[in-house]
Amino acid sequence: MGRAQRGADHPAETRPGSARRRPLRRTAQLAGLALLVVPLTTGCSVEEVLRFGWPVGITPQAEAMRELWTWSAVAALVVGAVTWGAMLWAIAFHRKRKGDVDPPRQTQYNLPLEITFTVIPTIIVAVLFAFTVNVQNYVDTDSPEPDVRVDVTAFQWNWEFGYPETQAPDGQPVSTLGTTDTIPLLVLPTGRTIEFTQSSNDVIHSFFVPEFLFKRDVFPMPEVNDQDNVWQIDGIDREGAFVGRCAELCGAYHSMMNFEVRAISPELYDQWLGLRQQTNPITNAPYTAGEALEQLGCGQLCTPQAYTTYPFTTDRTQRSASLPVTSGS
Ligand SMILES: [Cu+2]
Repeated sequence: MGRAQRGADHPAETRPGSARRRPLRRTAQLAGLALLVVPLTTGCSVEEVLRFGWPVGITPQAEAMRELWTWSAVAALVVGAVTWGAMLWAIAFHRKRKGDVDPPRQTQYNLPLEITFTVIPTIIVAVLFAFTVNVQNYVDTDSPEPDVRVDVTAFQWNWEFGYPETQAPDGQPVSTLGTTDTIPLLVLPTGRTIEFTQSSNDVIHSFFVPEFLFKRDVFPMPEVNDQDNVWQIDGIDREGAFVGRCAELCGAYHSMMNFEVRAISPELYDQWLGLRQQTNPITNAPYTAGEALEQLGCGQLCTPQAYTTYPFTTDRTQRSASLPVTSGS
């Protein structure tokens, strides 16, 4: 007896359901087991899984955004699981089987069902919108009296960080200028509110510290361009060195436009800022960001990690990413 005939002997309606459902149940059990075992065996913690690929944030704003991301992703997965389940259920149990003359019962134009399927997504979108607005308002809120103010100036292809409420030995506010040889160090205190005021000297750049879980475009002439170029963080939660980047394609050496955030305790930060307003007796010039940091003597935290952007050069006339080769080298 051929396969087709055997199928015809046992029409779909009379087949015992348990025999067909068993492989499905087994697949579901295996998938559930994999969901449990894979994170455990790869060393992922629940907290890490729930971040869905985001880095660990270091500001209260970052934490608020991470929570929004986590629960939005969980809600999306729940909706996905229900949708995939409904699709598989329809495919598995309501398909046209061999020997069937008519297609399965059609249920389109079911008004109550259509209304339900319109109302539920509308509610989901409204809830996501409300939570998003809430977090966005928090991230955009600026306190009138931040503890620290920093000016961020972007240019092709580097950064300058100024501390407007200070005075260096030359009478100008303390500033840290990234050059061909030195990655700019943005030294900041932990546990204090910080306000950033951004501006670009040429094209649009973007200030991005992955651990802040935040970036803001750096516009030339922000007032003329009607851009909100001031933003704040409630504080940095922990000490450390964090890479910062330009996140807006801004020209040939955009990818090299990195900086480094060094978060140190408020006490060390005050000492650092004090030093920057003095002359380094060894060089007879104002302390640079790196020199002042090393002077604090707090071990690895006070040792600049990234000294140079080699082979990147910010000399626009050179038209090459390599440093000039001097005779004899
Ligand atoms: Cu840039």
